[in-house]
Amino acid sequence: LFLLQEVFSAEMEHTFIAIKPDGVQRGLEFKLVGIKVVVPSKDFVQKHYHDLKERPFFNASCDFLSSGPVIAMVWEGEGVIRYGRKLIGATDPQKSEPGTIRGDLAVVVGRNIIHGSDGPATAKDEINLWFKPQKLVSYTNNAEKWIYGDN
Ligand code: IDP
Ligand code: MG
Repeated sequence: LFLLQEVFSAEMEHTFIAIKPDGVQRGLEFKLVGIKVVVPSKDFVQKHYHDLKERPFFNASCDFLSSGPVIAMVWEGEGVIRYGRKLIGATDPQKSEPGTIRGDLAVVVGRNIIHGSDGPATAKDEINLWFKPQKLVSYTNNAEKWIYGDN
């Protein structure tokens, strides 16, 4: 909160951008149901990475993830966990395929740009950690019947 007040008290220009309902409805394949910008605390990211607490890079990963603003999102759709991981690429950008986010945009494993849940259980835990349920939006995308079929 302190950080945000600092930013907003400065003579810096801001704009409000919103994707309107037609833009949301025309989204392809997957549905964005939650998004926020947050600077997570070290304590918070230790919970996020709790599975890795025995690994040598745990502390460095926690320091890094809590070092600045994170754009946190929840996406919805059939196969979205696996598809998300595929789009993101391998953990080590050196081993990520071209065309993946990490493969194209990152170089080292400790600065690999983007996180994605690795399975249904972690997705559930991570969504619960990062978002209060009432901050997620449930809506029908008009294209769903064309994406998934009627039955
Ligand atoms: P993931 O992000 O692809 O799911 P995880 O094994 O869950 O990979 O590791 C979490 C994060 O910890 C990675 O995204 C990366 O930033 C960091 N990390 C993983 N392995 C190493 C490593 O061997 N050295 C340094 N950092 C690592
Ligand atoms: Mg992981």
